[in-house]
Amino acid sequence: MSEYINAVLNTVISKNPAEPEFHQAAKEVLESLEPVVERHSKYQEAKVLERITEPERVIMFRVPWIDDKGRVQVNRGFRIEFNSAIGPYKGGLRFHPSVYLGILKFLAFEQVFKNSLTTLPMGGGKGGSDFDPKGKSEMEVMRFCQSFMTELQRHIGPETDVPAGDIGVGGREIGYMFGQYKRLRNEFTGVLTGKGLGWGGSLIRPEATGYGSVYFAQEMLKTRGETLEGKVCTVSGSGNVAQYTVEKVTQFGGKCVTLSDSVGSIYDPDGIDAEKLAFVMELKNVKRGRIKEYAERFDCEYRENERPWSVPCDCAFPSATQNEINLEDAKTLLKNGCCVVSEGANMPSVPEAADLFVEQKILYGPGKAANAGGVATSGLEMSQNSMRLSWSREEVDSKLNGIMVAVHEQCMAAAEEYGQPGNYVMGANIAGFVKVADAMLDQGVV
Ligand code: NDP
Ligand code: 2IT
Repeated sequence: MSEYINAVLNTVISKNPAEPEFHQAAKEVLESLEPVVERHSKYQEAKVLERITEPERVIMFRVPWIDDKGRVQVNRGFRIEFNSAIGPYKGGLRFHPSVYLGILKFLAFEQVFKNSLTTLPMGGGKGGSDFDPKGKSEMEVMRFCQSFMTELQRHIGPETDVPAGDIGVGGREIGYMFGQYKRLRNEFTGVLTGKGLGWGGSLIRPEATGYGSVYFAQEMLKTRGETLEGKVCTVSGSGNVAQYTVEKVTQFGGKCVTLSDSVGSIYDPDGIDAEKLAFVMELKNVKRGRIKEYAERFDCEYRENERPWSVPCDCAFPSATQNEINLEDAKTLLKNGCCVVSEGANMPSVPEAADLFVEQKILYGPGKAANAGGVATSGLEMSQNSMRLSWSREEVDSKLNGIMVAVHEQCMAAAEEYGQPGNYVMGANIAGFVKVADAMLDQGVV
């Protein structure tokens, strides 16, 4: 690592103590940028790396609410407005007990580069709360969302900052938050994406992240003259991204054999077909049950507290959470012949695992490229809201596919330009960076 990059990284670490996930994300990006700052001194002269690692604004607030027993509960809410050089802040909201500043800073930082890769004009942001939706009643979730939006509304807007879903935030939560925003501001506007179809939502937005991650895998496979047809695939998670990953892999002739949640995984060697996937969607999205019930219903193996990575596969689609593939998992995947990893989740591979994938030259699509389809389709929802019209399913899906092809091309071109052909990590970081950094230079010291 060069002296300059090392100095910037050390500053990030000392200015943001006890935020290991943010340090991890910053280190990966900064390392990739070394040849770029070497070739173009303008970035160092204008302190672009120092600026791009500092959020433009961090908002942290109290979220008080009343539970079903009439007791007062208190959570913490956040919105990180990281970078608005190329558009309004854009990024999801995560509701999970593990949420704290460091997780959201890593996610918002990744979002800056991801959104840049989508080709659409969106800055980067992320937010959420340590609220745990698990085990809460419908009314408790609604009261929490209303209280959360009561504060957040003053910081966001369709031209300022446009939140969406992430872990623990789906259509239900977006609905409650949209209702509260509209009531407080007396405005019907595209302030959130992932809205219901009848009130400003876009077709394909629910499917977009999973579909996009599969489209990205197809693009990577294409470079080696292959397709997903006949490939055995492992998928982790069983939420929004995992579900639509399974749907698209199956449509492309592949076979998904695993799903998981935070307490275990299922292994179904026969494959998760459309009928079984419908069961999963009902189980997770309506009944809000555990994936274990899949194993009971379809008489297959349930592995308590295990992740899916020991199951032999051609392609892996990590779609649950950060750091869910450790070095041992990565070695196991490679030993079993896995040649594609397309990250539906954000930063699911620990740095040592990611380094190994790059070193072994498998087709490794990092999250900020492979899962960009979700936020890209949010961008398409914003366009439709602004135009006050809605595109057909086919139209949105074909735009999503075109964007994933473009994300892939940009990664390939940047990796090639800096002498590391096929290195999608470097390619994604460089291509994402250059557009934002040049916009920052154009806009002066802000
Ligand atoms: P959901 O809340 O719909 O599903 C999350 C899934 O991951 C659940 O199966 C959940 O299990 C599991 N999970 C969550 N936290 C953990 C954990 N700490 N350990 C093990 N399993 C865990 O979220 P999404 O599907 O929307 O998000 C999944 C990933 O994709 C996240 O990394 C998110 O940032 C990323 N992503 C999402 C996008 C979107 O549009 N939704 C866009 C781009 C990326 P359990 O039910 O037990 O908690
Ligand atoms: O990580 C992500 O890109 C998301 N959770 C989606 C963000 C969005 O604004 O749609």
